[in-house]
Amino acid sequence: MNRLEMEKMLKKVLDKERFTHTLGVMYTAASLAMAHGVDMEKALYAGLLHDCAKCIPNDRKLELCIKNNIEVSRAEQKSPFLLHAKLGAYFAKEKYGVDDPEILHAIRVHTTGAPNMSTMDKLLYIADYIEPNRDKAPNLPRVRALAFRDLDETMLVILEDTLAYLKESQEEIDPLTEKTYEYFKKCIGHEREEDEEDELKWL
Ligand code: DGI
Ligand code: FE
Ligand code: FE
Repeated sequence: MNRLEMEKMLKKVLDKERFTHTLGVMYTAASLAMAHGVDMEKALYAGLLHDCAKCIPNDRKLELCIKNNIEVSRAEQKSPFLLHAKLGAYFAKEKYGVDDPEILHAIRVHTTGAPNMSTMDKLLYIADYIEPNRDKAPNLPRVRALAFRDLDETMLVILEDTLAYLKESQEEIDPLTEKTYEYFKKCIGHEREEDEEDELKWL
């Protein structure tokens, strides 16, 4: 299936708002790919398909995962909307014929993130958060500008804000979201230490 055919199919299975968001994520992911030197075509596909399983009722999401041997965590059992990421990767492969592992993995982890995310994974996660139709998250102008400079710093800011929001609204937090936050905190701590060491060399 080519990109245009996928777009047609998505227009049928997504509601209007989700379809608009999808196009926003697709072009934002492509822009970030240009800025960070990764494969733009892959970013377009990842953005286009990332929410392809979003508009399925939650009980059906659970059913489909069980039927297709997709593992369901405790957090996903309690908040089945989270499953649209794993199910989305499954549909991308089975219904839309994508078999590129980089695209499929980015879709799979686009909601919680994951430790050791690839550049493509980060790029999709961030594009999902900053695409132009989004307007609810705090600090959007700052996060949008940062996204074109530093993906790791951007991940940390988004995860911090997301965890604060989830705690405030007493949502079930998937351990993977927490682990991802810890991973970027550590990773940026190391980067900063290295920067300081480099600066010291010049003194
Ligand atoms: O599908 P989208 O709305 O475009 O975006 P998404 O797949 O990133 O989902 C965003 C929502 O997911 C946002 O409200 C924060 C929420 N989320 C992220 N991590 C967790 C989570 N929700 C719960 N309950 N637990 C998590 O660990
Ligand atoms: Fe999503
Ligand atoms: Fe999305």
